[in-house]
Amino acid sequence: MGVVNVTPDSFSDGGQWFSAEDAIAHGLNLAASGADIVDVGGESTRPGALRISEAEELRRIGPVVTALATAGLVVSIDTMRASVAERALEAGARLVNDVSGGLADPAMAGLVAAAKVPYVVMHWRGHSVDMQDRAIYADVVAEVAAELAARIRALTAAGVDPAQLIVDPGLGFAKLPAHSWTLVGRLREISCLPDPAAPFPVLVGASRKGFISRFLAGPDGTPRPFADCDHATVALSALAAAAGAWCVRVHSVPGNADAVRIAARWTQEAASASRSVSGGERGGTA
Ligand code: PMM
Repeated sequence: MGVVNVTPDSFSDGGQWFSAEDAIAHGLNLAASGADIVDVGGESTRPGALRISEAEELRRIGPVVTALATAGLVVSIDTMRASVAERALEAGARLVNDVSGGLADPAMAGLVAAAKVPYVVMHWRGHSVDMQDRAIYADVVAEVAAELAARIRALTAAGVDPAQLIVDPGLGFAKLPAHSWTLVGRLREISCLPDPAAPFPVLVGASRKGFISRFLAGPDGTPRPFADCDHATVALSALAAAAGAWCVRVHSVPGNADAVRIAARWTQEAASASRSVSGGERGGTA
């Protein structure tokens, strides 16, 4: 999944694709470099960001979703607002990516249930303006899993088919760097939520996030600039895919597209090796 942030102030690439023309060209370029999905968002969720109006969000994403969907791309709409998701679906988007997992807008569950499209439910504890104050966990994996499972119960109670759901640990959202690292290291526990419909497909949004740039800080402690974190993102994409992730959401596609293909090949070989070992053992005992 390639990211098209139609924002002046996003975390990692704010402002680069703020005009509709630039955003459309960028989306086409992401698809040409191997993205299966392009994720169009109009509202920045960087820590501390203030909300924009619905009208402004629609103004930003409308022409971009229409143009990319018309060009035949699989477009995902990154929004917390049901009204924006609805307009994007009407314009041809095929997936809704909601960083609030339905918490920000009570109308989202009904919209997604009626539209029957895939829906990304991210772990979220509140709006960006003060979300980092909520990064308090005794056991981050258990709490994120329990809170995602609670969202899934609420969404399915509102009529969403569990088969529509994709879950996301929400790296960097109400998470300190240590929390994000623990979650990426234990991704399988996120797909195997305590829910009868588990395992769920998992989406991982690690690309250019602060926990990577801080880990790669220079000797004086200066975090690595976001745009120089793409090699590290590729490494994390390979590891996430090998750990079973369904999708990685990234800002630069080519290295990550290679990484997920390599991980799939690796996983196939590892699975066939373990089948032949267990087959051999069975043969030995027969
Ligand atoms: N991160 C951002 C925006 N949208 N959506 C999902 N599902 N998961 C994420 O981790 C996620 C997201 C913020 O990243 P950006 O502003 O750098 O693109």
